Amino acid sequence: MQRYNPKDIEPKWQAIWDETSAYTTDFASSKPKYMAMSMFNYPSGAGIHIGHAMNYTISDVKARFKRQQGFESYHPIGWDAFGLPAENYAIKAGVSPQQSMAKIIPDYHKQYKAMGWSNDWEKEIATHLPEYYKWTQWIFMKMYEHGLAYQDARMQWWCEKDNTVLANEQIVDGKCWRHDGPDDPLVEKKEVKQWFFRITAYADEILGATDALDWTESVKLAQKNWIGRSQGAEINFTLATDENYVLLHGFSGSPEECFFPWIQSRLEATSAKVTVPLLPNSKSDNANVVEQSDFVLAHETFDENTVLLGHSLGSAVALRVVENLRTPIKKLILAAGFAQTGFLDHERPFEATFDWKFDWEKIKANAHEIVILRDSTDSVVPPERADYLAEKLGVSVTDFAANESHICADKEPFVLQVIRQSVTVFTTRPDTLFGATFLVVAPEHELLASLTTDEQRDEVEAYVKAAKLKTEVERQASKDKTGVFTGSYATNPINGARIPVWTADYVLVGYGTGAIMAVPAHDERDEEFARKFDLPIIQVIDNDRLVQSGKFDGQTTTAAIVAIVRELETAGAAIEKINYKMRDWSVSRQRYWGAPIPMIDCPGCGPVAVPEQELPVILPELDDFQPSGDGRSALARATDWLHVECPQCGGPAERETDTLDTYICSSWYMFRYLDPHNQQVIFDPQVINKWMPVDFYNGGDHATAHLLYARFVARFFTKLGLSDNPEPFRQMLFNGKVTAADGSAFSKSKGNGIDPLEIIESGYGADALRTYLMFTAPLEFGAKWDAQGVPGTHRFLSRIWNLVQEYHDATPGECPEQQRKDLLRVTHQAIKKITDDIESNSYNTAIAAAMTMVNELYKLKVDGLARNDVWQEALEAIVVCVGPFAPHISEELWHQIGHSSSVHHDSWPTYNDQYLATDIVTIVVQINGKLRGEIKIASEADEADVIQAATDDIKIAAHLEGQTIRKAVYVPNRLVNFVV
Ligand code: ANZ
Ligand code: ZN
Repeated sequence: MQRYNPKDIEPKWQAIWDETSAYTTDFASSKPKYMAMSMFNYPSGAGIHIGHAMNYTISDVKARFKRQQGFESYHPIGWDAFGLPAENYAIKAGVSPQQSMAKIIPDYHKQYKAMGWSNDWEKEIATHLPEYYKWTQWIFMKMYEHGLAYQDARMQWWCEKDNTVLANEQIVDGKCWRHDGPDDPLVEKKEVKQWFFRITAYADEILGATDALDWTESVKLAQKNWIGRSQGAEINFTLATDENYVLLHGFSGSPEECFFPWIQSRLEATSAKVTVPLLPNSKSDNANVVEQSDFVLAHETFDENTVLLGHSLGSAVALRVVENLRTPIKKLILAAGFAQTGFLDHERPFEATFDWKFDWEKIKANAHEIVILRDSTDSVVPPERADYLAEKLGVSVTDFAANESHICADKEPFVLQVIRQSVTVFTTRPDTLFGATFLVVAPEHELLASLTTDEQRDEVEAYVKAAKLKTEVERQASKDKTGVFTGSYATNPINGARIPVWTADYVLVGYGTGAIMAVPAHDERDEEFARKFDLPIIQVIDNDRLVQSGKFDGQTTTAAIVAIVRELETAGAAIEKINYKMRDWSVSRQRYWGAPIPMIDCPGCGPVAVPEQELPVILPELDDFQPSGDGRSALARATDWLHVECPQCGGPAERETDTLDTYICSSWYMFRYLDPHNQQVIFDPQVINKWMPVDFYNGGDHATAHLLYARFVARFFTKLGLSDNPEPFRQMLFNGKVTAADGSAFSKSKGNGIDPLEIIESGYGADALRTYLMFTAPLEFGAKWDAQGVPGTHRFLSRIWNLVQEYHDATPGECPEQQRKDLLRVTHQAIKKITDDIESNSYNTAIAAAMTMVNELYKLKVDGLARNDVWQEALEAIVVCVGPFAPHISEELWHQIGHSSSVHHDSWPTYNDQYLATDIVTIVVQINGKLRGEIKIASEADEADVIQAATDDIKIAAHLEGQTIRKAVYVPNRLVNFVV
C-alpha cells in the first residue's frame, strides 16, 4: 500500500494547477460569481510567517469551497508594496526599494504556491508599479477636482536638529529618539503643510450604513467609535467685563434695518451699558460725517472699557471719533463697508472720497484693539474696501462669511461674539448647564492669550509650554488633572452666573470647539479637576430629572436638552451641533517610497493639478532615498524631476515632494483586482457592477482605518458613476492571530517564530498545516501554537489516505443493508454539517465533522469494505469535503478513485434529507404508573427532548392539565413515568 507522502503529491499538483491555469477566473463566466480575499500583503523581505499562513488560508478555504460548489470563484493576489517597512528594508539591504521589490515578490510567489493557495496569478497586481499607481494618483486628482482633497497646515512634532517631522512614537522623554543627550533640544510642534482627504464629508453616510453590514460585530463597533458621532450643542458664554458699548449705524436707512436692534437687546440682556447715539440722517456726505461724529464726541464718554462699533457709513463716523479722542478705547470694530452712499465709487481710492485724510497712526494709538469685519456675501460693498482699511490700520480682515461656521443661520450671533468676547463650548449635555461651574479652554485655544489677565500671564504661559510636550493620549489618560486659572470670568447664559475660565490640557484643541463647560457633578474628568482645584460642584440631575435648574426642574434630561437649547437659540447663545471624532484623512507622507502626489506648486497660481494625460507622475529612481532633512522627502533633491513648468501659466514651478499614504493604495485595490491591466481607465464599471462587492474579506490587523478608507473611496466611485455599490465588502471576518504556546506574540527577535515553509518541508506538508490552522480554534479567536497540532492533522489526513488505498485494493461486492443505511447517514450528515459550517465561517467544527465521519467510516469498515456505489459515495464525499482545507491530498485521492477532472471545480455534493433521519423509537408514557399514551422520537434524542415531547403530546397534556409534575422517570428508549 502506498503511504501518504505530501512531499510527492503537493509539488506535483501545484505544477499541474499552474500549467492548467486551474484558478484563473473568467469574469465573463455565466456561473454565479464569488470573490474571497484576505487583507493586502505588505511584502517586507522577511517572507510569510505563520500569521500570514493563517490569514490567507481562511479566504483560500472560502474561495475553494465556492469554486467546488460551482461558483466562478476569484481569489485575487497582489502586493501592497509601497510604504515604510519596504523602504526601511531596502535601506538596510543597501539597495533601492525598486530593486528589492523585484527580488522579494518572486520569493513570495514560491511561498504562496507552496501553501497551496488558489490565487489567480494572471491578475496579479503590485501597488508600486506605474500601471497601478497611475490610478492611485488619478483618484487623488479626482478627489481634488471634487473638493475632497485639500492642503492644510497642521501642527506636527518637529526635530530642530534633524529638520524633520516626527511621529508620536519617535519622541522619547520630550526629545527626538535620535538624540536624547542633556544638551539636545526638546521637540516642538511646527506647522507642516499636508494634504488631506475630506472623509468627514461622508461620515454620516458611512456611519448610517454600518449596522447593516455582515461583518464581525467588534469591527463594526470600531468603525462607529472611530467616526464618533456626537450630537450636542455649541453654547456661547460671554465674558464678564465692565465694557460699555457704543453702536454707530449706517445712514442709508433707519437703525432697525441693520443688525443693531438684535445686538442691542442681546447685550442689554447681559446687563451691559449700550448706547446708539446717532441721529437719523440720510445724507451720506462728508459734512454729515463731521456733524455726526462731533455729536457723538459731545454726548458720549469714551474710556478704557468702551467698545465702539461702526456699521456701514457709521464706520467712517467711528474712524473720525477715534481719531479725535484724548484717551484710548478698548476696541474699535468696523463692520461691513461703506455701502449705499456716495462713497460707493469703486474707481476712486477710499480717502479721495473724503475731504481730509485720516490720521491712521492716531486711530491706531486710540484703540487697543481694532477689528475689521467683512461680509463676503455682501454683493454691494467691494471687498477691497476692507482690505484697504486693514492695510492702513495694520490688522487683518475677519471674513465672517468665508468661514462656514459663521454663515450659519444668520451672522448676528457672530457679530455679537466679536463685539462682546465670548467662549463657545461644545457639549453633549446641555441639560447640565445649570451645573456648569467653570469653563476650561485647551492650552492651544486661540482666545487663551486674550482671556489671560496680566496677573495670570506668566503662569498660563508656562503651562501652555509644558502642555505642548505631551501627546494627546497622555493628556487624556492622566488621572492627575493639571490646569491654570486665566483670571477671566464668563457668564452662564442660562442663569447669568459668573464662573471662572481655566485652561487645562485634558481639553483638546482638535475636538469640538476646544473649550468645555465643566459640570463636575456629572462628568468624571471635571469632577477630578474641581476636587483638585476646589471649584464648586452643583448637582443638577437626579434620577434622570433636572434639579436646581430653575424653571426646568422636574423635566427629564431628554426633554431638557431640547428645551434648554431652544431657549438659548432664540437668544443667539446656542446652536445645535453634530461633531465627529473622525478627522480628515492625512494622505501625504514626507517619504520617498510612495506614489508621488500629482500636484505642482506654482509661485503664481498656487497648487495646480498635474493634467490627467500626464499621469502617472513617475517616482524617479534615486541613489539616496533618505528624507531630505528640511521636512521634505528625498524627492526634493531630485532636481530634474522637481522643476517643471506650471501647467496653468507656464512659469517655473515645483512638483509636490510628498508621496501618498499607502492606505490609499489599499483603499481601492479590490476594484483593480477586477480589471488589473486596464491601460485606458481605472477599471471597467461593467465588470465592477457584476463582481463587486467582495463576498468575503478577512484579516486580523489594522481593520478600522483601512476599512473606513475603503468604504470612503468605494462611495466616491459611486459618486463618479463608476460603480453602483457603495459598500466594498459584503462579509468581513476579523480573525484572531496565532501566538506562541504561552500566548506571547511570535517575533523574530525572540527567535520563537514559526516558518510555515519549514513545517511543510519537514514532511508534514501544506495540507496538514492548513488543516491544523483552520482547526485549532474558532476563526474569530486567537490560536495558540501547539507543536502536536500539525502531526495530529497529518495523522487525520493519513487515515483518509489509507482508507482510500484499502478501498482501492478491495474487491467489488454488495453492501449489507444495515451498513448501507449507516454509510448513507454518516455521509449525508457530514456533508450537511460541513457545508453549513464552512458557509458560516465555522471552519473548526467543519473539520471536526470530517474527523467524525472518518471515525465512523473506520467503524463501519469492520463489517467489511467492498467496492460498491455506497462506499464510493462515502469516500468521494470525504475527499471532496476536505478539499478546501487540504487541496492537494483531496485532488490526489479524487483522481485515485476514478476521476479525471479536478476536484476543485463543481464537485461539492448535496445532501439528501431522506438519509439524515436516524432510527425512530416508540416510548411509553405513564402518569403515576398508569399507561396514558406513547410517543415516537429519534433514538438519539436525549432525556430533556423526550420529556418535552411527552408533555407536548396532546393526550398526555390533557391528563397533565392542572397537575404539577413532581418527578419524571426516564428509561432510555423505553418509557417515561410522570409522578404528579
Ligand atoms: C458638559 C458635560 C456634562 C459633558 C456631562 C459631558 C457630561 P463626546 O460624547 O465624546 O463627543 N468635551 C467637548 N469638547 C472637548 C474637548 N475638546 N476636549 C475634551 N473634552 C471635550 O464628548 C462630548 C463631551 O466631552 C462634551 O459634553 C464635553 O463635556 C466634553 F455631564 O459638556 B460635556
Ligand atoms: Zn502657474
